[in-house]
Amino acid sequence: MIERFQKWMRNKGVPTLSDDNIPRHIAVIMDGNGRWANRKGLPRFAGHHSGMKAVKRITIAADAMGVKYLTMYAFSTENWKRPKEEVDFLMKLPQEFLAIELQELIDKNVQVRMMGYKEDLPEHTLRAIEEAESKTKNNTGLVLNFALNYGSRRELAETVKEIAKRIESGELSAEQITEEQIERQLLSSHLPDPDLLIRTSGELRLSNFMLWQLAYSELWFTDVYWPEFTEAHLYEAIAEYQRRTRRYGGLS
Ligand code: V0D
Repeated sequence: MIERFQKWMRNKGVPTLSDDNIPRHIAVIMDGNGRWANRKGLPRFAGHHSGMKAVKRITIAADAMGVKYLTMYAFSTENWKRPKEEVDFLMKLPQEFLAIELQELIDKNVQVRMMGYKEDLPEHTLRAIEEAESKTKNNTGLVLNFALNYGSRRELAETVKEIAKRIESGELSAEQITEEQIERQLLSSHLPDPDLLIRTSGELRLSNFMLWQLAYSELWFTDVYWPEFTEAHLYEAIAEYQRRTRRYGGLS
């Protein structure tokens, strides 16, 4: 399946991808939607809308390249501070995205998941997401995981709280707190750690995204705004991942 990407990339000076070292889990901070719109003299919502098209494009490409888990940072716990009209607009995007794309995702055996605090979401947003989760829960292909109302420090605070409660109740002793115990409480307990983090639009920060889970991940940054991020950029990121993680003759 990767051949068609290789054919396409070879004449652009990017090395050929090897099939045996595709990152299993890619996490993406989809930054630059507002900036893209500004630059084009369009309203911010046009940027978000265009960013949604990129989500579709990159999901299909990542699946075709053999990625198994794709986490997309769609809305942070900080994003509630944006103007109400913008938040209201953003909260309609999951429904709109799924109305257009869910059938194709089902046909492609994709499993849709959400990672974040569901209790704060508007009813209409939650309903659309839970319908997609439920219709795709038995799918065995790419896991498309939307980080939505997600924040890493909140996740860690909730994890500590949960473990403290278990200690209070006598179910657990302090001695039994291990990394595995903590990981079981994280919102990402259904995922392996990301192998590769991609952040678009030139910012070189983690911005409270998967701080625990990214401990050993390769980080890849690009100046490209998210709405302009294409299959070719994804290919380039994976090629760089393979270059960095290359194993030489038997040295593991
Ligand atoms: C705006 C760029 C897809 C980032 C992408 C609620 C900002 C487009 C979804 C989506 C957003 C979420 C869950 C789901 C299906 C689709 C989405 C939000 C923002 C925030 F099950 N794009 N998208 N959600 N943007």
